[in-house]
Amino acid sequence: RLTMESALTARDRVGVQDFVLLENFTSEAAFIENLRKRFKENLIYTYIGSVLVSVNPYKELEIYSKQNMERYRGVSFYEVSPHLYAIADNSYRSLRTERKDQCILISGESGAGKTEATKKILQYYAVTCPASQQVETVKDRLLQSNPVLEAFGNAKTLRNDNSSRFGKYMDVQFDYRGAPVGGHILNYLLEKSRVVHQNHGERNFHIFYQLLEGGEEDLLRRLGLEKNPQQYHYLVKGHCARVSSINDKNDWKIVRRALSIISFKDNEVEDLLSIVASVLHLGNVQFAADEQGSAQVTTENQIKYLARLLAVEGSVLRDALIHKKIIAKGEELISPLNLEQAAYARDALAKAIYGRTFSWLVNKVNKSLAYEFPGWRSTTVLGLLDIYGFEVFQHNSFEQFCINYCNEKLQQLFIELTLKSEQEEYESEGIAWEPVQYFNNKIICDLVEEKFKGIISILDEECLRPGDATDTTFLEKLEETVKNHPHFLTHKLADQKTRKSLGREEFRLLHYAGEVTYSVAGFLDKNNDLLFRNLKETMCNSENPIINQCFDRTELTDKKRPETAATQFKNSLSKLMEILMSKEPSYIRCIKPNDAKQSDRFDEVLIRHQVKYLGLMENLRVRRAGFAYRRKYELLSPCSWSHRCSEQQRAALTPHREQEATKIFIRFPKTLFATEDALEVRKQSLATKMQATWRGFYRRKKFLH
Ligand code: AOV
Ligand code: MG
Repeated sequence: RLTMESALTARDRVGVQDFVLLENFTSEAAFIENLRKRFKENLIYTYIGSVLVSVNPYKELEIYSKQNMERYRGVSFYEVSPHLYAIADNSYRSLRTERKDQCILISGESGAGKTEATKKILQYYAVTCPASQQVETVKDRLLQSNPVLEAFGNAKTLRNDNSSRFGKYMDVQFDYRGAPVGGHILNYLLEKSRVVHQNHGERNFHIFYQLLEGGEEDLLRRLGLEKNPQQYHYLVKGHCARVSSINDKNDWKIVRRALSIISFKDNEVEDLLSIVASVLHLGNVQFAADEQGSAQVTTENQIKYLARLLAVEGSVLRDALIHKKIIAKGEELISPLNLEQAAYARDALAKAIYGRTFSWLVNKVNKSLAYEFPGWRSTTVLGLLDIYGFEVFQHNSFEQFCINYCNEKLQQLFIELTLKSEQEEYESEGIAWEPVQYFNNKIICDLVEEKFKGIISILDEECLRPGDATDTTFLEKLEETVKNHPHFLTHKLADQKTRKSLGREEFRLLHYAGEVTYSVAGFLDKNNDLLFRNLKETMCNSENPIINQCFDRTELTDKKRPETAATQFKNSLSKLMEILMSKEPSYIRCIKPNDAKQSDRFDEVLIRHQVKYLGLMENLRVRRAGFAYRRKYELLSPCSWSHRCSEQQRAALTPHREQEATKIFIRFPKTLFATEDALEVRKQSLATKMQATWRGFYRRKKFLH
């Protein structure tokens, strides 16, 4: 009795570790209260069935040690407290036993903890998966790709001091022994505009500050750089070069070491850093107008450095920065640029150089992670998705539009795979079922991406229209085409009361995660993403090997107009969705506890909002009202019952249609344990059989030789 009582008090204190066990499971208040109790006890992880809910603690917790990793290895989901490691281990085991590709989808708004979770999962595999010398190298490279890509692709924003400014999907390949043997990264739309401009309180990408803070004197001299970030126009826009939570000097060392591990040779590092430095020098290139109003470069010194770092002819670069070359009817026309145009050309070049170098970097990492298939051995993959989270600022532009659209797509996938398909499955299995209502955000995805009448289509149309298309005409077209959409609003379309909150150059989308007001200024330019031809030409002639690979000559002769930025992004997301749909998903839903990036602060309003838009209550209802625990027990289905399991175990399994059921729906955890046991017995008997087969195989192979 005593133990029973103390168990109850403990539960009172720390809440339940699976929301499915909540007595009052339909109450949002009870849900939040459970989260709060656990958060207070530093229990940041809680399940909804097999979905993991995580609340960012904003402090170091001692739950990521090697010993703790070992605790989760090969252990059934419900025997240990909820953890990222349990999700990681579970996916890994499904990958091995079912030989089906897996993916772990991590979502949540900016600063909720997605990137940290991704890194911790990768560490878990590095520690717990089988090893050999070759595998150790791969593990190292997988882990070390993170500091490098973060240095170039993350930055301090108002929402997160280490905010991902690109989307990342990483496949880890496992061989037949379950050892990680390779990997591949897909990157999505880097927020290039940050290279030339940062909002107040934000920074440029980390690498710039790391290089200035940490770079050896010799190196900085070669790159023509001074230590002080205040010297560089591209680093002062946000008035925030230093951040208390970031140690640039130390991070530099980590990045420098990581570059070596992912097999960068010293000269390649130098080429890469030359490009980083060249961006800073470009930012300091200034112009003055001559009598005709044409721009002239006034900072010769910068041109000198640029010529050296980018390995181009200085005079050619100077001319290219202040002239525009057009080829019309086979003839070259060269015209001078005015001040504004020259500054625009300069910034476009900086963005192009940085953006393309980033893609090159991902490519380079991929080469070092590439796995050579040794003939008949097949691999399985486990994908980790870490994108930029939903974000709202005072001022939102094209970048936020793309980022938030990406989050809509991910939410849509979650709905398709958990809420919708799960309910459909219950129905098709003939289980009595009261459908759970949820908000389907497909309507917003369509608003953005639909052919002809979606926002991206309309934006592209304006970008391609010759003549007087501007951001304003884009807004007008938008108003005309989607005016009646319930998730779209502009100043003109709003009623008297709401109108005040909307500028004339803005449109508002009612996203699944809340309202965001976008300013159309810059939409056309950013979507066009043009670089003047003569700057492209100059870069094609560069003798810096990286730049040379980034700018391909075929671009100069290719008559076809390149796809716009938004369309490229849309297409790459649609491919990503296909990749994810082909795998067995696991979910981690990250929640941000407060906006101040502080530990031990549980802002209820903020959290309730996230619980709502993440659809967690609906998720719980689907799980609970139906069948709490569900897993594929293909091995245990009657058609593969060649072994004997105990009567009790067999009784635990009540498949629906006798002969064909491969799934078993289980209501109570106790039943689950019995089922897991039965599965274990089955697996072991299969493993013994497999071993015998392999032995036979090897014997025959030897014989043949
Ligand atoms: P995000 O990836 O979800 O935001 P991060 O993973 O970068 O968010 O987390 C933001 C910060 O929260 C980190 O830099 C850590 O300081 C802290 N943090 C997150 N998770 C943990 C944890 N498990 N333990 C301790 N601290 C943590 V964004 O990339 O902005 O969408 O775009
Ligand atoms: Mg992130």
